[in-house]
Amino acid sequence: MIAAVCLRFGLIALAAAVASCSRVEDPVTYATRSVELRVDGMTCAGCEKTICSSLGSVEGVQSCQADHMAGRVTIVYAPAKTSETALAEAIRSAGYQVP
Ligand SMILES: [Cu+2]
Repeated sequence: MIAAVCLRFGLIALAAAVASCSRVEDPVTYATRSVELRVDGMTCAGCEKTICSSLGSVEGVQSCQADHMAGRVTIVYAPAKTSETALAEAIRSAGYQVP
């Protein structure tokens, strides 16, 4: 993730003729927000892993924390790259319900 961000910075830096890779920022692309979704159907830690692994394959997802006891999944993602709808779809495709 950091390498990818740095590569992107490098390309932007090149275009802008800026030497340092860390000085260029793209707040729109890399801004993240956290969302907590209610998820039904999780019964154990394995379910948490399944859901987070499914979410991990969605571009723009930075982190995932699932709690099967509470029936909640907290996801940090980049709204410029994905949406809550896509996150919910990823969870559904893993076999769980997002009411
Ligand atoms: Cu389970």
